[in-house]
Amino acid sequence: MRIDVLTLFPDMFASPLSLSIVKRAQHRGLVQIALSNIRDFAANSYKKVDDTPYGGGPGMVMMPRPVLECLENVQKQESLNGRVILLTPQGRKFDQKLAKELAAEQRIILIAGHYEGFDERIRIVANAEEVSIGDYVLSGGELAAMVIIDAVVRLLPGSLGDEDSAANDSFSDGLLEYPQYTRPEEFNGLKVPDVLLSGNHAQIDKWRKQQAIEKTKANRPDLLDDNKKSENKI
Ligand code: 6GU
Repeated sequence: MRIDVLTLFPDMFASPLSLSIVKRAQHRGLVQIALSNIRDFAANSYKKVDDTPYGGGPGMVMMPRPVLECLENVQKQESLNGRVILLTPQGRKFDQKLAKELAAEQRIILIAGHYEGFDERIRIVANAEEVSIGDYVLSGGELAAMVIIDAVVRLLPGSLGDEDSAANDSFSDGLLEYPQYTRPEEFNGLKVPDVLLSGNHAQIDKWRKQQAIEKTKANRPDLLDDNKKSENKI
């Protein structure tokens, strides 16, 4: 898979891309991540990439030409144009389902904006989808791009050490993950639940499922409602 990121701040990506699972996935050749600086495509001598909004209002808007020329430049580097995603709080909300969808693509292109947003013609000309990572406003799309890269890359086959660990993740079955314990058996007077030491895998599975439901009820009751609506599972 190839992931392109178009950004005004490529330096922000250095550390997250060079650590842990994402680093290993690149070394294993599962994903190639290419950063492009939108400012390299600013025409004017002072490298302007934003301007005031027509109709007035606060802030600045990303100009269409530098972004679209940067996009054209990365698209021509490969035969496949890729799925183009504009990172904006106005987008479809990113979730595990979309992460899986993107992990199945051969190429995605993430465009991180700054200022008040993108000139609408960028979306239209690039035929881009808009994606948001949640209901809050970040100062730019870079952190959102990193979130998406991390969530997608760990789903690529061969990316994780234990192939089961993505299947067991929270959300993969519509529930939050059950509580986990490791050594020691007793810590600060708190004991690991007996069932986990029992060796009885049927009982352990049952306990974990029950705990997952309890955790979801307490922290994310909306997920249980979604489950009921979509699958009548619980
Ligand atoms: Cl994708 N961008 C920005 N600027 N803010 C956000 C976001 C994206 N997702 C949530 N908030």
